[in-house]
Amino acid sequence: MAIPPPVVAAVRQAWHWQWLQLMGGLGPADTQGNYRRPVAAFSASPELPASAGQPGGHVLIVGRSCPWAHRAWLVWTLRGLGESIELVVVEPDPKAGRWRFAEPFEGATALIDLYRRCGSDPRARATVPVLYDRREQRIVVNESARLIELLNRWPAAAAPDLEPAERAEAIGQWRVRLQDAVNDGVYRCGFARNQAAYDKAEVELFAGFDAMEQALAGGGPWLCGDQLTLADVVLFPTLIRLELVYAPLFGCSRRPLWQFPALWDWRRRFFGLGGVADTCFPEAWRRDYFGALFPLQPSGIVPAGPDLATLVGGCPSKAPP
Ligand SMILES: N[C@@H](CCC(=O)N[C@@H](CS)C(=O)NCC(=O)O)C(=O)O
Repeated sequence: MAIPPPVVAAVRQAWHWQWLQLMGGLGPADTQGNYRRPVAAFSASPELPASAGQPGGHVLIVGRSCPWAHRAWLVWTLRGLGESIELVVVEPDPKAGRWRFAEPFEGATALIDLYRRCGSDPRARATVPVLYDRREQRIVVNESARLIELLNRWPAAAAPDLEPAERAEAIGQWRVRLQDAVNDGVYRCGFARNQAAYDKAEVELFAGFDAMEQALAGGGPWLCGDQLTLADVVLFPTLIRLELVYAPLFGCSRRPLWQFPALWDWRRRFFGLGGVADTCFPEAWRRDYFGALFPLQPSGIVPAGPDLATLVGGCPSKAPP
């Protein structure tokens, strides 16, 4: 039986209002409807702890689906920090809307309990990644941008320097652009409250892709030349999730990545670095984004593909060698 148009219009209006309320739960927006990422609770740039490099004290807490945690996990992997920093993976609890520990951690079952015990503001959200110090029972830092800089200075034998002084300027410029237009840019697309907010974020995102494509096509193999740096590290978590979640769920789909052949090759190269594949969990990403972001996917239906292996092979727009 057809629903009378006035009823449809009324339901749509009420539904849209509820949608806006639920979107507020995902993150704040400004008066124009642009998504604004909240500031992290322990975001000050930390000193290198005196006990850094000694085993048994520091713990990196990450979640599989979180791109901000992924960048920290990558630095931990690429610099071989496993001997002095323990890795703890928390699981999402979508019903409660929080991260929980697989086994009690320092007596806490949920990440929020650890935050509160460490003196976070009662309104602050408990986010990953976190670097925790067991000896001092404190959160060292929970802002990924500062955390990866700290992990890059962490003492470890034969670990590569991902922020060499002679490239600091170029790295810094890429990181500023990527953070806003790309890393946060996909969220500004997906969490936009209206068409204009989405349009703005989407244009900036693809302008960022164009800029990277040009830089890589005319140089490379990495964003700052022949050396892998933190600029590459921060790009990877966003780019590897593109076809799996950001294009279908956040509307980052204007052009598929294979139309950016240099960027495609860059992603394949990064994925091939030692240990990187072990930080990628396509099933968890799909399940957590599609299953948990209720306002964006009220049905909770999780799509079937694509297969990650098809995204890290040869570029489909290039003739096979
Ligand atoms: N500023 C933080 C953002 C981290 C962040 O937003 N993490 C999300 C997962 S992707 C989270 O833990 N959210 C839980 C919540 O907001 O309750 C960073 O870059 O480290």
